[in-house]
Amino acid sequence: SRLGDGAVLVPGWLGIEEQVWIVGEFRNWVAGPVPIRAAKVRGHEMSVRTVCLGWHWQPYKYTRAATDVNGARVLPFPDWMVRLGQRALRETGHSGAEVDAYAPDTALVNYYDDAARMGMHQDKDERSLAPVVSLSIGDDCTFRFGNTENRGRPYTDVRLRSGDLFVFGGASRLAYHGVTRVHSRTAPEGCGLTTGRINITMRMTGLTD
Ligand code: MD5
Ligand code: FE
Repeated sequence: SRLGDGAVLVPGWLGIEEQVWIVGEFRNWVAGPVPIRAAKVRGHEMSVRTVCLGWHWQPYKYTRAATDVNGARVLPFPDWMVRLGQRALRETGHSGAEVDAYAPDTALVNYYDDAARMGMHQDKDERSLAPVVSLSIGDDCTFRFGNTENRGRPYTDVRLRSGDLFVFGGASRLAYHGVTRVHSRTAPEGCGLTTGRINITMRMTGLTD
């Protein structure tokens, strides 16, 4: 369903087996060269914890090495995730040319515990305005989808559930957005996560080494 110009939500896009498999991969990423961490924004730790693939995000730039954590190079961006991102675009009505050109090279994998939130912000650290593909697993959250002008109204609150796909292209790519709350213990049994929420966002940085 379309929530705005270029914003498409597909509830239950990932099957439960895919969710379980991705949670297994998440456990590998967390145990990888760069530990999952709360990024510091203007001196304050975020409540969300993040591990990255391909390029390491630190406010407000992407680097290959996690110079704000332990200096290690992040894990490579997996080929299966490129294909998954292309499938996400194809199934949300993007043209064949856009699908073929879609080469996500970074994923921010966010873990939200019960108390985590994400304040209203725009994703502006990428040089490419290619769509962002967002996948949710685990507990539900309330996602606030705003406007491109400011953090305030108008916005729409949407409940995101385990397995949901959300694609942000077109004008919505630069919309303000955030997560106002996580709904404790709402994850479906058997999704692979017993507490908290994982969100994977694939992006194109527009960077070359
Ligand atoms: C999350 N993560 O649920 C969200 C999903 C982040 C972040 O916001 O920056 O890590 S990404 C949602 C997104 C991306 C690009 C545009 C819009 C939303 N939007 O226009 O609403 O952890
Ligand atoms: Fe964001």
